[in-house]
Amino acid sequence: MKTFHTIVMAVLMMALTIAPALAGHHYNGMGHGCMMNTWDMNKLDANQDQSITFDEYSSNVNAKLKMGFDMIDADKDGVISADEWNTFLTVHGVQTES
Ligand SMILES: [Ca+2]
Ligand SMILES: [Ca+2]
Repeated sequence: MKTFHTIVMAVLMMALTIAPALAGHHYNGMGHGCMMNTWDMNKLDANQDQSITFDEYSSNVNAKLKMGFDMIDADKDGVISADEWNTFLTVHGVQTES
């Protein structure tokens, strides 16, 4: 019975490890309630004091946002032009009201 429990735990751990990676395939997880770059506390906890401040938390989310921004900013001039934005919407099949 103990072996069964160990297997269940191993499968659960695998699922937890794989899930964020899968979420990353959906345009950085945007629209899926997943804005985090990582769920690894050691990576989130920048100063390694075993606690995550809002700055540490938000810098992780911002890194994710920046990745998304850089994907849309095709010519990497630091600004999303109307063309770049429309291309992004088209590529992702986003319908706007206008
Ligand atoms: Ca910390
Ligand atoms: Ca641009």
